[in-house]
Amino acid sequence: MLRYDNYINGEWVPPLTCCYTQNINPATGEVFGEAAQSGREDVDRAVAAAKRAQKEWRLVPAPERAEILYEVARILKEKKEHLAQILTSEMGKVIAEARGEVQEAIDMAYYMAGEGRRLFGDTVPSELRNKFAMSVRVPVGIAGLITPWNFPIAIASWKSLPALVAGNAVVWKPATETPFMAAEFAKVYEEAGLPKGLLNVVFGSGAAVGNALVEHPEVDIISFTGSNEVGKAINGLAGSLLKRTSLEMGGKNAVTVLEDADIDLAVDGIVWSAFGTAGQRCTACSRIIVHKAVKEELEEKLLARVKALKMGNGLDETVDVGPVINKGSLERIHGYVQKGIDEGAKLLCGGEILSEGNLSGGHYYAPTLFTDVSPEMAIAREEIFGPVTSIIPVGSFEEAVEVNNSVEFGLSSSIFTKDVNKVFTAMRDFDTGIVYVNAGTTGAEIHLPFGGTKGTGNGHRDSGVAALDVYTEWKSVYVDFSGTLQRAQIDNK
Ligand code: UN1
Repeated sequence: MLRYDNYINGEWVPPLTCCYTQNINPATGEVFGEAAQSGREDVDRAVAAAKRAQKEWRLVPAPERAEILYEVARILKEKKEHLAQILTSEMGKVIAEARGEVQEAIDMAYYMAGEGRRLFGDTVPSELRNKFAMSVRVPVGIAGLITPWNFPIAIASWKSLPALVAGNAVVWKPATETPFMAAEFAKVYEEAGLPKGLLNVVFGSGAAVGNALVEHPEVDIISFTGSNEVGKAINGLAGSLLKRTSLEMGGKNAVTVLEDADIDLAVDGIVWSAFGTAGQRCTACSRIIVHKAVKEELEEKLLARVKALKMGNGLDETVDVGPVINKGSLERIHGYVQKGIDEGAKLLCGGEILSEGNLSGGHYYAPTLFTDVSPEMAIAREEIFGPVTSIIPVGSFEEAVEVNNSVEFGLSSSIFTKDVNKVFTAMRDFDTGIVYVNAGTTGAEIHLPFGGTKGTGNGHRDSGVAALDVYTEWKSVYVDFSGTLQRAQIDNK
Protein backbone atom coordinates (compact mmCIF):
# COMPACT_ATOMS: atom_id res chain seq x y z
CA MET A 1 0.00 0.00 0.00
CA LEU A 2 1.21 3.49 -0.80
CA ARG A 3 1.74 6.02 1.94
CA TYR A 4 1.95 9.77 1.31
CA ASP A 5 3.72 11.90 3.86
CA ASN A 6 3.85 15.66 3.88
CA TYR A 7 6.40 17.43 1.70
CA ILE A 8 8.00 20.15 3.77
CA ASN A 9 11.23 21.98 3.01
CA GLY A 10 12.07 19.46 0.29
CA GLU A 11 11.69 16.42 2.59
CA TRP A 12 8.94 13.81 2.85
CA VAL A 13 8.02 13.88 6.52
CA PRO A 14 5.36 12.07 8.57
CA PRO A 15 2.68 14.23 10.16
CA LEU A 16 3.29 15.31 13.74
CA THR A 17 -0.13 13.83 14.59
CA CYS A 18 1.11 10.38 13.39
CA CYS A 19 -2.31 9.68 11.79
CA TYR A 20 -3.19 8.71 8.22
CA THR A 21 -6.44 8.56 6.22
CA GLN A 22 -7.28 6.01 3.56
CA ASN A 23 -7.39 6.79 -0.13
CA ILE A 24 -10.03 4.86 -2.08
CA ASN A 25 -10.35 4.05 -5.79
CA PRO A 26 -13.91 5.19 -6.64
CA ALA A 27 -14.19 2.72 -9.52
CA THR A 28 -13.64 -0.36 -7.35
CA GLY A 29 -13.92 0.72 -3.73
CA GLU A 30 -10.41 -0.61 -3.10
CA VAL A 31 -8.09 1.10 -0.69
CA PHE A 32 -4.86 1.80 -2.48
CA GLY A 33 -3.06 4.16 -0.20
CA GLU A 34 -3.12 6.39 2.82
CA ALA A 35 -2.16 10.00 3.32
CA ALA A 36 -1.05 12.10 6.26
CA GLN A 37 -3.78 13.55 8.43
CA SER A 38 -1.96 16.67 9.52
CA GLY A 39 -2.64 19.35 12.07
CA ARG A 40 -1.78 22.95 12.86
CA GLU A 41 1.84 22.15 13.83
CA ASP A 42 2.52 20.63 10.41
CA VAL A 43 1.17 23.79 8.79
CA ASP A 44 3.42 25.87 11.06
CA ARG A 45 6.44 23.90 9.93
CA ALA A 46 5.52 24.26 6.27
CA VAL A 47 4.92 28.00 6.60
CA ALA A 48 8.26 28.48 8.37
CA ALA A 49 10.03 26.63 5.53
CA ALA A 50 8.15 28.68 2.94
CA LYS A 51 9.08 31.90 4.70
CA ARG A 52 12.80 31.06 4.69
CA ALA A 53 12.80 29.97 1.05
CA GLN A 54 10.82 32.95 -0.23
CA LYS A 55 13.41 35.41 1.14
CA GLU A 56 15.88 34.25 -1.49
CA TRP A 57 13.37 33.31 -4.24
CA ARG A 58 11.98 36.85 -4.49
CA LEU A 59 15.47 38.00 -5.54
CA VAL A 60 15.86 35.42 -8.32
CA PRO A 61 15.13 37.12 -11.67
CA ALA A 62 11.71 36.07 -12.96
CA PRO A 63 13.07 34.66 -16.27
CA GLU A 64 15.32 32.42 -14.18
CA ARG A 65 12.38 31.31 -12.03
CA ALA A 66 10.59 30.56 -15.29
CA GLU A 67 13.37 28.19 -16.38
CA ILE A 68 12.16 25.83 -13.65
CA LEU A 69 8.61 26.07 -14.96
CA TYR A 70 9.82 25.03 -18.41
CA GLU A 71 11.38 22.00 -16.74
CA VAL A 72 8.08 21.31 -14.95
CA ALA A 73 6.34 21.35 -18.36
CA ARG A 74 8.91 19.02 -19.86
CA ILE A 75 8.73 16.49 -17.01
CA LEU A 76 4.93 16.57 -16.96
CA LYS A 77 5.00 15.82 -20.68
CA GLU A 78 7.39 12.94 -20.15
CA LYS A 79 5.24 11.51 -17.34
CA LYS A 80 1.89 12.28 -18.95
CA GLU A 81 0.67 8.69 -19.32
CA HIS A 82 1.90 7.65 -15.87
CA LEU A 83 0.16 10.62 -14.25
CA ALA A 84 -3.05 10.05 -16.23
CA GLN A 85 -3.22 6.43 -15.06
CA ILE A 86 -2.84 7.51 -11.43
CA LEU A 87 -5.40 10.26 -11.89
CA THR A 88 -8.03 7.85 -13.19
CA SER A 89 -7.32 5.27 -10.47
CA GLU A 90 -7.57 7.85 -7.73
CA MET A 91 -10.29 10.21 -8.94
CA GLY A 92 -12.28 8.10 -11.41
CA LYS A 93 -12.46 10.26 -14.56
CA VAL A 94 -12.02 8.30 -17.78
CA ILE A 95 -8.46 7.92 -19.02
CA ALA A 96 -8.87 10.16 -22.11
CA GLU A 97 -10.02 12.97 -19.81
CA ALA A 98 -7.20 12.27 -17.38
CA ARG A 99 -4.71 12.69 -20.22
CA GLY A 100 -6.50 15.91 -21.13
CA GLU A 101 -6.20 17.16 -17.59
CA VAL A 102 -2.46 16.47 -17.41
CA GLN A 103 -2.18 18.30 -20.73
CA GLU A 104 -3.97 21.27 -19.16
CA ALA A 105 -1.23 21.38 -16.49
CA ILE A 106 1.47 21.14 -19.20
CA ASP A 107 -0.11 24.02 -21.11
CA MET A 108 -0.30 26.06 -17.94
CA ALA A 109 3.38 25.42 -17.17
CA TYR A 110 4.47 26.61 -20.63
CA TYR A 111 2.17 29.58 -20.45
CA MET A 112 3.30 30.74 -17.00
CA ALA A 113 6.95 30.10 -17.86
CA GLY A 114 6.44 32.60 -20.70
CA GLU A 115 4.98 35.08 -18.23
CA GLY A 116 8.31 34.98 -16.39
CA ARG A 117 9.68 37.06 -19.28
CA ARG A 118 6.78 39.48 -19.14
CA LEU A 119 5.36 40.28 -15.67
CA PHE A 120 4.69 43.69 -17.17
CA GLY A 121 4.20 46.86 -15.22
CA ASP A 122 3.61 50.36 -16.57
CA THR A 123 5.88 53.30 -17.16
CA VAL A 124 3.93 56.55 -17.21
CA PRO A 125 4.90 60.18 -17.77
CA SER A 126 5.43 61.97 -14.48
CA GLU A 127 3.53 65.17 -13.79
CA LEU A 128 6.86 66.80 -12.92
CA ARG A 129 10.06 67.45 -14.85
CA ASN A 130 13.07 65.16 -14.52
CA LYS A 131 11.07 62.54 -12.73
CA PHE A 132 10.30 58.98 -13.74
CA ALA A 133 7.20 57.01 -12.71
CA MET A 134 6.57 53.29 -13.03
CA SER A 135 4.70 50.39 -11.49
CA VAL A 136 6.18 46.95 -10.86
CA ARG A 137 4.69 43.65 -9.72
CA VAL A 138 6.11 42.23 -6.50
CA PRO A 139 5.27 38.87 -4.90
CA VAL A 140 2.64 38.81 -2.18
CA GLY A 141 4.74 36.43 -0.03
CA ILE A 142 3.31 33.08 0.97
CA ALA A 143 0.38 31.62 -0.95
CA GLY A 144 -1.85 29.07 0.80
CA LEU A 145 -3.50 26.88 -1.85
CA ILE A 146 -6.58 24.75 -1.17
CA THR A 147 -7.50 22.63 -4.18
CA PRO A 148 -10.33 20.21 -5.10
CA TRP A 149 -10.33 16.55 -6.12
CA ASN A 150 -12.11 16.92 -9.47
CA PHE A 151 -9.10 18.47 -11.26
CA PRO A 152 -6.32 17.46 -8.87
CA ILE A 153 -3.41 18.45 -11.09
CA ALA A 154 -4.86 21.07 -13.46
CA ILE A 155 -6.26 23.31 -10.75
CA ALA A 156 -3.12 22.86 -8.65
CA SER A 157 -1.16 24.02 -11.70
CA TRP A 158 -3.43 27.06 -12.20
CA LYS A 159 -2.50 28.22 -8.73
CA SER A 160 1.04 27.04 -7.96
CA LEU A 161 2.66 28.02 -11.28
CA PRO A 162 1.70 31.72 -11.28
CA ALA A 163 2.40 31.94 -7.54
CA LEU A 164 5.92 30.58 -8.03
CA VAL A 165 6.85 32.47 -11.18
CA ALA A 166 5.81 35.70 -9.48
CA GLY A 167 8.25 35.02 -6.62
CA ASN A 168 6.01 33.58 -3.91
CA ALA A 169 6.42 30.42 -1.84
CA VAL A 170 3.54 27.95 -1.62
CA VAL A 171 1.92 25.88 1.11
CA TRP A 172 -0.59 23.58 -0.52
CA LYS A 173 -3.44 21.59 1.02
CA PRO A 174 -4.71 19.19 -1.66
CA ALA A 175 -8.13 17.53 -1.41
CA THR A 176 -8.16 14.51 0.91
CA GLU A 177 -9.57 12.37 -1.93
CA THR A 178 -6.59 12.91 -4.27
CA PRO A 179 -3.33 12.93 -2.31
CA PHE A 180 -1.49 10.77 -4.83
CA MET A 181 -1.70 13.35 -7.62
CA ALA A 182 -0.49 16.03 -5.23
CA ALA A 183 2.51 13.94 -4.19
CA GLU A 184 3.30 13.22 -7.83
CA PHE A 185 3.08 16.90 -8.74
CA ALA A 186 5.40 17.80 -5.86
CA LYS A 187 7.88 15.21 -7.19
CA VAL A 188 7.74 16.90 -10.60
CA TYR A 189 8.65 20.24 -9.02
CA GLU A 190 11.43 18.54 -7.08
CA GLU A 191 12.83 16.93 -10.23
CA ALA A 192 12.60 20.24 -12.06
CA GLY A 193 15.00 21.73 -9.52
CA LEU A 194 12.67 23.96 -7.54
CA PRO A 195 14.66 25.04 -4.46
CA LYS A 196 13.63 23.47 -1.15
CA GLY A 197 10.83 25.07 0.81
CA LEU A 198 9.18 26.88 -2.10
CA LEU A 199 6.46 24.27 -2.55
CA ASN A 200 5.23 22.48 0.56
CA VAL A 201 2.39 19.98 0.63
CA VAL A 202 0.41 19.40 3.82
CA PHE A 203 -2.21 16.65 3.61
CA GLY A 204 -5.28 16.72 5.81
CA SER A 205 -8.80 17.95 6.34
CA GLY A 206 -10.18 21.39 5.72
CA ALA A 207 -11.14 21.71 9.35
CA ALA A 208 -7.57 21.10 10.54
CA VAL A 209 -5.13 22.05 7.77
CA GLY A 210 -7.38 24.42 5.81
CA ASN A 211 -8.32 26.48 8.83
CA ALA A 212 -4.74 26.59 10.08
CA LEU A 213 -3.61 27.93 6.70
CA VAL A 214 -6.32 30.57 6.56
CA GLU A 215 -5.63 31.70 10.12
CA HIS A 216 -1.84 31.66 9.89
CA PRO A 217 -0.52 35.23 10.18
CA GLU A 218 2.38 34.55 7.79
CA VAL A 219 0.16 33.26 4.96
CA ASP A 220 -0.56 36.28 2.79
CA ILE A 221 -3.07 34.97 0.31
CA ILE A 222 -5.48 32.03 0.17
CA SER A 223 -6.49 30.66 -3.19
CA PHE A 224 -9.36 28.20 -2.96
CA THR A 225 -11.44 26.15 -5.37
CA GLY A 226 -14.31 24.16 -3.92
CA SER A 227 -17.79 24.43 -2.51
CA ASN A 228 -19.70 27.64 -1.96
CA GLU A 229 -20.18 26.85 1.70
CA VAL A 230 -16.45 26.41 2.40
CA GLY A 231 -15.55 29.43 0.23
CA LYS A 232 -17.85 31.66 2.25
CA ALA A 233 -16.38 30.39 5.52
CA ILE A 234 -12.84 31.05 4.25
CA ASN A 235 -13.80 34.53 3.13
CA GLY A 236 -15.33 35.34 6.51
CA LEU A 237 -12.28 34.19 8.40
CA ALA A 238 -9.74 35.72 6.02
CA GLY A 239 -11.71 38.97 5.80
CA SER A 240 -11.42 39.56 9.51
CA LEU A 241 -7.63 39.13 9.17
CA LEU A 242 -7.51 41.43 6.10
CA LYS A 243 -6.09 38.54 4.13
CA ARG A 244 -6.41 38.39 0.36
CA THR A 245 -8.54 35.53 -0.99
CA SER A 246 -9.16 34.23 -4.49
CA LEU A 247 -12.24 32.02 -4.42
CA GLU A 248 -13.55 29.79 -7.16
CA MET A 249 -16.80 28.07 -6.26
CA GLY A 250 -19.87 26.52 -7.79
CA GLY A 251 -21.65 26.66 -11.08
CA LYS A 252 -25.14 25.97 -12.44
CA ASN A 253 -24.21 26.22 -16.07
CA ALA A 254 -26.70 26.18 -18.91
CA VAL A 255 -26.60 25.36 -22.59
CA THR A 256 -29.21 27.36 -24.50
CA VAL A 257 -30.53 25.80 -27.71
CA LEU A 258 -32.45 28.18 -29.98
CA GLU A 259 -34.89 27.24 -32.73
CA ASP A 260 -32.31 27.74 -35.51
CA ALA A 261 -29.58 25.66 -33.81
CA ASP A 262 -27.75 22.73 -35.33
CA ILE A 263 -29.43 20.18 -33.05
CA ASP A 264 -26.93 17.37 -33.63
CA LEU A 265 -24.08 19.66 -32.69
CA ALA A 266 -25.98 20.85 -29.62
CA VAL A 267 -26.55 17.23 -28.56
CA ASP A 268 -22.81 16.54 -28.89
CA GLY A 269 -22.01 19.61 -26.77
CA ILE A 270 -24.56 18.75 -24.10
CA VAL A 271 -23.56 15.08 -23.76
CA TRP A 272 -19.91 16.05 -23.38
CA SER A 273 -20.52 18.91 -20.95
CA ALA A 274 -23.15 17.20 -18.82
CA PHE A 275 -21.75 13.68 -18.54
CA GLY A 276 -18.00 14.12 -19.09
CA THR A 277 -16.16 13.73 -15.74
CA ALA A 278 -19.49 12.20 -14.57
CA GLY A 279 -20.79 15.77 -14.32
CA GLN A 280 -18.23 16.60 -11.66
CA ARG A 281 -16.93 19.83 -13.15
CA CYS A 282 -17.82 23.22 -11.84
CA THR A 283 -18.40 24.06 -15.52
CA ALA A 284 -20.71 21.06 -16.12
CA CYS A 285 -23.91 21.62 -18.09
CA SER A 286 -26.65 20.96 -15.57
CA ARG A 287 -29.39 22.94 -17.36
CA ILE A 288 -30.52 22.83 -20.97
CA ILE A 289 -32.63 25.82 -21.89
CA VAL A 290 -34.41 24.94 -25.11
CA HIS A 291 -36.80 26.79 -27.38
CA LYS A 292 -40.16 24.98 -27.46
CA ALA A 293 -40.04 24.72 -31.25
CA VAL A 294 -37.10 22.27 -31.10
CA LYS A 295 -37.68 20.73 -27.68
CA GLU A 296 -39.08 17.44 -28.92
CA GLU A 297 -36.31 16.87 -31.46
CA LEU A 298 -33.61 17.70 -28.92
CA GLU A 299 -35.20 15.52 -26.25
CA GLU A 300 -35.41 12.53 -28.55
CA LYS A 301 -31.86 12.77 -29.89
CA LEU A 302 -30.40 13.48 -26.48
CA LEU A 303 -32.20 10.61 -24.82
CA ALA A 304 -30.88 8.14 -27.39
CA ARG A 305 -27.32 9.35 -26.82
CA VAL A 306 -27.52 9.37 -23.02
CA LYS A 307 -28.96 5.86 -22.91
CA ALA A 308 -26.04 4.63 -25.03
CA LEU A 309 -23.34 5.96 -22.68
CA LYS A 310 -21.12 3.18 -21.39
CA MET A 311 -20.35 3.20 -17.69
CA GLY A 312 -17.43 1.58 -15.95
CA ASN A 313 -13.87 1.86 -14.72
CA GLY A 314 -12.27 4.81 -16.50
CA LEU A 315 -9.10 2.80 -17.16
CA ASP A 316 -11.10 0.93 -19.83
CA GLU A 317 -10.60 3.04 -22.97
CA THR A 318 -14.12 2.24 -24.22
CA VAL A 319 -15.90 3.64 -21.15
CA ASP A 320 -17.71 7.00 -21.50
CA VAL A 321 -18.66 7.73 -17.89
CA GLY A 322 -16.72 6.72 -14.79
CA PRO A 323 -17.74 6.65 -11.12
CA VAL A 324 -18.44 9.63 -8.89
CA ILE A 325 -15.98 10.38 -6.17
CA ASN A 326 -17.49 8.66 -3.10
CA LYS A 327 -20.56 7.24 -1.35
CA GLY A 328 -21.55 10.59 0.13
CA SER A 329 -21.61 12.03 -3.35
CA LEU A 330 -23.82 9.19 -4.63
CA GLU A 331 -26.31 9.87 -1.87
CA ARG A 332 -26.31 13.62 -2.45
CA ILE A 333 -26.94 13.14 -6.19
CA HIS A 334 -29.71 10.64 -5.55
CA GLY A 335 -31.30 13.02 -3.06
CA TYR A 336 -31.48 15.70 -5.79
CA VAL A 337 -33.03 13.25 -8.24
CA GLN A 338 -35.70 12.35 -5.69
CA LYS A 339 -36.39 16.03 -5.11
CA GLY A 340 -36.73 16.57 -8.88
CA ILE A 341 -39.32 13.78 -9.10
CA ASP A 342 -41.17 15.11 -6.04
CA GLU A 343 -41.28 18.61 -7.52
CA GLY A 344 -42.89 17.29 -10.72
CA ALA A 345 -40.00 17.05 -13.18
CA LYS A 346 -40.25 14.25 -15.75
CA LEU A 347 -37.44 11.67 -15.51
CA LEU A 348 -36.44 10.53 -19.02
CA CYS A 349 -33.64 8.17 -18.02
CA GLY A 350 -31.22 7.28 -15.23
CA GLY A 351 -32.07 8.23 -11.66
CA GLU A 352 -30.43 5.26 -9.98
CA ILE A 353 -27.31 4.07 -8.22
CA LEU A 354 -25.72 1.22 -10.19
CA SER A 355 -23.84 -1.64 -8.59
CA GLU A 356 -24.38 -4.71 -10.76
CA GLY A 357 -21.70 -6.80 -12.49
CA ASN A 358 -18.50 -4.92 -13.30
CA LEU A 359 -19.82 -1.86 -11.43
CA SER A 360 -19.95 -3.62 -8.07
CA GLY A 361 -17.91 -1.99 -5.33
CA GLY A 362 -17.64 1.32 -7.20
CA HIS A 363 -19.62 4.54 -6.89
CA TYR A 364 -21.68 4.68 -10.07
CA TYR A 365 -24.66 6.88 -10.83
CA ALA A 366 -26.63 6.33 -14.04
CA PRO A 367 -26.52 9.31 -16.46
CA THR A 368 -29.78 11.10 -15.70
CA LEU A 369 -31.93 13.30 -17.90
CA PHE A 370 -34.94 15.28 -16.70
CA THR A 371 -37.38 17.24 -18.83
CA ASP A 372 -40.24 19.69 -18.27
CA VAL A 373 -38.20 21.25 -15.51
CA SER A 374 -39.14 24.72 -14.34
CA PRO A 375 -36.51 27.26 -13.23
CA GLU A 376 -37.76 27.25 -9.62
CA MET A 377 -37.09 23.57 -8.97
CA ALA A 378 -34.09 22.61 -6.82
CA ILE A 379 -32.56 20.57 -9.68
CA ALA A 380 -32.61 23.76 -11.80
CA ARG A 381 -31.09 26.00 -9.13
CA GLU A 382 -28.61 24.07 -6.99
CA GLU A 383 -25.28 22.57 -7.98
CA ILE A 384 -25.62 18.76 -8.11
CA PHE A 385 -22.03 17.89 -9.13
CA GLY A 386 -22.97 14.60 -10.73
CA PRO A 387 -24.27 13.14 -14.03
CA VAL A 388 -27.68 14.82 -13.92
CA THR A 389 -29.02 17.45 -16.31
CA SER A 390 -32.41 19.08 -16.85
CA ILE A 391 -34.30 20.35 -19.88
CA ILE A 392 -36.08 23.66 -19.27
CA PRO A 393 -38.38 24.72 -22.13
CA VAL A 394 -38.71 28.46 -22.98
CA GLY A 395 -40.70 30.47 -25.52
CA SER A 396 -38.12 33.03 -26.67
CA PHE A 397 -34.49 34.07 -26.71
CA GLU A 398 -35.21 36.81 -24.15
CA GLU A 399 -36.73 34.26 -21.78
CA ALA A 400 -33.68 32.00 -22.28
CA VAL A 401 -31.34 34.82 -21.20
CA GLU A 402 -33.51 35.50 -18.17
CA VAL A 403 -33.54 31.83 -17.12
CA ASN A 404 -29.81 31.52 -17.76
CA ASN A 405 -29.17 34.43 -15.39
CA SER A 406 -31.72 33.45 -12.75
CA VAL A 407 -29.42 31.24 -10.66
CA GLU A 408 -27.10 32.27 -7.85
CA PHE A 409 -23.96 31.15 -9.75
CA GLY A 410 -22.29 32.70 -12.79
CA LEU A 411 -19.51 30.50 -14.12
CA SER A 412 -20.16 29.28 -17.65
CA SER A 413 -22.94 29.43 -20.22
CA SER A 414 -23.35 28.46 -23.84
CA ILE A 415 -25.62 29.17 -26.78
CA PHE A 416 -26.32 27.18 -29.93
CA THR A 417 -27.65 29.39 -32.72
CA LYS A 418 -26.73 30.58 -36.22
CA ASP A 419 -28.07 34.09 -35.62
CA VAL A 420 -25.11 36.43 -35.26
CA ASN A 421 -27.18 39.10 -33.51
CA LYS A 422 -28.23 36.65 -30.82
CA VAL A 423 -24.63 35.46 -30.46
CA PHE A 424 -23.43 38.95 -29.61
CA THR A 425 -26.43 39.68 -27.42
CA ALA A 426 -25.80 36.49 -25.45
CA MET A 427 -22.09 37.32 -25.14
CA ARG A 428 -23.07 40.64 -23.62
CA ASP A 429 -26.06 39.60 -21.52
CA PHE A 430 -25.20 36.17 -20.14
CA ASP A 431 -24.11 36.95 -16.59
CA THR A 432 -21.25 34.42 -16.39
CA GLY A 433 -17.46 34.65 -16.44
CA ILE A 434 -17.26 32.32 -19.45
CA VAL A 435 -19.51 32.20 -22.54
CA TYR A 436 -19.36 29.60 -25.32
CA VAL A 437 -20.93 29.90 -28.74
CA ASN A 438 -21.87 26.65 -30.51
CA ALA A 439 -19.99 24.54 -27.93
CA GLY A 440 -20.85 23.08 -24.52
CA THR A 441 -20.11 24.75 -21.17
CA THR A 442 -16.83 22.94 -20.40
CA GLY A 443 -13.33 23.06 -21.81
CA ALA A 444 -11.91 26.44 -20.80
CA GLU A 445 -8.35 27.02 -22.03
CA ILE A 446 -5.63 28.12 -19.63
CA HIS A 447 -4.48 31.26 -21.45
CA LEU A 448 -7.76 33.00 -20.66
CA PRO A 449 -9.03 33.93 -17.19
CA PHE A 450 -11.15 31.25 -15.51
CA GLY A 451 -13.83 32.22 -13.04
CA GLY A 452 -17.29 33.61 -12.63
CA THR A 453 -19.70 36.15 -11.28
CA LYS A 454 -22.16 36.17 -8.35
CA GLY A 455 -21.93 33.10 -6.07
CA THR A 456 -19.17 31.56 -8.20
CA GLY A 457 -16.32 33.74 -7.01
CA ASN A 458 -15.11 36.94 -5.43
CA GLY A 459 -13.88 38.73 -8.53
CA HIS A 460 -10.51 37.03 -8.94
CA ARG A 461 -9.58 34.66 -11.71
CA ASP A 462 -7.47 31.54 -12.04
CA SER A 463 -5.24 31.02 -15.09
CA GLY A 464 -4.65 33.51 -17.90
CA VAL A 465 -2.70 36.66 -17.20
CA ALA A 466 -5.36 37.56 -14.61
CA ALA A 467 -3.87 34.92 -12.30
CA LEU A 468 -0.84 37.15 -11.79
CA ASP A 469 -3.07 39.76 -10.16
CA VAL A 470 -3.86 37.21 -7.46
CA TYR A 471 -0.22 36.50 -6.60
CA THR A 472 1.35 39.96 -6.96
CA GLU A 473 1.12 43.35 -5.34
CA TRP A 474 1.51 46.52 -7.36
CA LYS A 475 4.34 48.76 -6.27
CA SER A 476 4.50 52.31 -7.66
CA VAL A 477 7.99 53.76 -7.91
CA TYR A 478 8.95 57.42 -8.47
CA VAL A 479 12.53 58.36 -9.33
CA ASP A 480 13.35 62.05 -9.16
CA PHE A 481 16.54 62.96 -11.01
CA SER A 482 16.12 66.75 -10.85
CA GLY A 483 18.47 67.21 -7.90
CA THR A 484 15.91 69.42 -6.19
CA LEU A 485 12.96 68.64 -3.98
CA GLN A 486 10.03 68.72 -6.34
CA ARG A 487 6.76 68.65 -4.49
CA ALA A 488 3.66 67.10 -5.97
CA GLN A 489 0.19 68.21 -4.91
CA ILE A 490 1.32 71.76 -4.44
CA ASP A 491 -0.05 74.27 -6.86
CA ASN A 492 3.24 75.80 -8.01
CA LYS A 493 2.50 76.18 -11.73
C1 UN1 B 1 -13.49 22.71 -12.59
O1 UN1 B 1 -14.36 21.89 -12.78
O2 UN1 B 1 -13.31 23.19 -11.46
O3 UN1 B 1 -13.27 24.31 -18.29
C2 UN1 B 1 -12.49 23.12 -13.62
C3 UN1 B 1 -13.22 23.14 -17.88
C4 UN1 B 1 -11.88 22.65 -17.38
C5 UN1 B 1 -11.68 23.01 -15.94
C6 UN1 B 1 -12.82 22.71 -15.02
N1 UN1 B 1 -10.84 23.22 -18.16
O4 UN1 B 1 -14.18 22.42 -17.88
